[in-house]
Amino acid sequence: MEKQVEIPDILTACSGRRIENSQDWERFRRPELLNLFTGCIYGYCPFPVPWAVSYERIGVIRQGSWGRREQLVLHLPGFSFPLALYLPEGRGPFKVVVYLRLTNERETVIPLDRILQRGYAVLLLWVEDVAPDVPDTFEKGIFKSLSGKRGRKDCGAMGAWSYALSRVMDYIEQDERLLAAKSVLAGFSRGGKCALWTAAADQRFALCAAFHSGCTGAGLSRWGSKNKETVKEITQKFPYWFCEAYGAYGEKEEYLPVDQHMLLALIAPRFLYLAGSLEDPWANPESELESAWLASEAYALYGLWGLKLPKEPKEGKLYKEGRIGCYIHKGVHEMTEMEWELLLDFADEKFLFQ
Ligand code: GTR
Repeated sequence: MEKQVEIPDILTACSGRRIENSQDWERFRRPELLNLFTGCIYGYCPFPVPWAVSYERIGVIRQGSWGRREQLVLHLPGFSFPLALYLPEGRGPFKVVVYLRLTNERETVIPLDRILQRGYAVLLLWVEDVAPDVPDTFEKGIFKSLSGKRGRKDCGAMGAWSYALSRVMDYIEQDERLLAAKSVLAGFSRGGKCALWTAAADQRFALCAAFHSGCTGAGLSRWGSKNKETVKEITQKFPYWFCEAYGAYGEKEEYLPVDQHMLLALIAPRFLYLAGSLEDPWANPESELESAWLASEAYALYGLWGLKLPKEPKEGKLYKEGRIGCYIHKGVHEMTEMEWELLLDFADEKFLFQ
């Protein structure tokens, strides 16, 4: 495995100054990186951020042995979207998993009853309800609420999903049955990319879990490996996910002022969980580990371990010693029930003393 070009240093600010402590990280480097990711990749959020999201509960259904489902609608300035809340038995307050459902859910399983049995509430939202995952129609969702046209620097569909996830956190903060301090934001593949960007920008999420997130997720853009998705490929196939500027970096990754380890670093010192598979080269799994390893430098600023792995990590074993947990799944591009169990094992352990 060869690195194509040098990977930019997390702790060297644009001014050239070295970041030595968590205060300077938070004051200077964190906002600087956030701006760079916004301007070059994910785009600015053009939607008004409500000071408090309002919501309606439009239905409650008891669900067999495991609890109940509440159907909610979140109201934002000029736009509303549905949200399903599943609550375990008991009074709570509950730890909560937020999951962004994709259009094509064939590869994912959401074992709702198991998650609830393990004491977690679940909030599900669907990309189609916010911005359809289709180039010609993605602007039919929340983008319709904009008064003018979407600008060149504005986000695409991924930024819109991410905006919606932050509004879900606004809701969590208002529902006394849910614990924001024990919240898990999880996503698979494109949903994993979106979860990472959301948790990087919105520090209220306590744990971010990205399954097989790959290119423009946890995978390094500058990492050379066979059959991986590149910036050129992703921006040609899915230009509407990002801001327009990102397309220019296809085959010019060396000009990007950031790489994806910096996105992971923006989640520090909160918990991060990554899962990938060696049989899923398109998602560039080796580079995800390298990315997490490099991001650990930001955790070290807080005196914390990021990723803690043996020299030769094994497939099928959960590594959960540090603040960054990881699991190398045996299998293809899919998210299985077992991967959920392992994520919750990690979350249970990390939330125990929160
Ligand atoms: C692929 C895309 C990946 C990943 C995946 C998915 O077509 O190239 O970046 O997002 O879709 O979301 O399933």
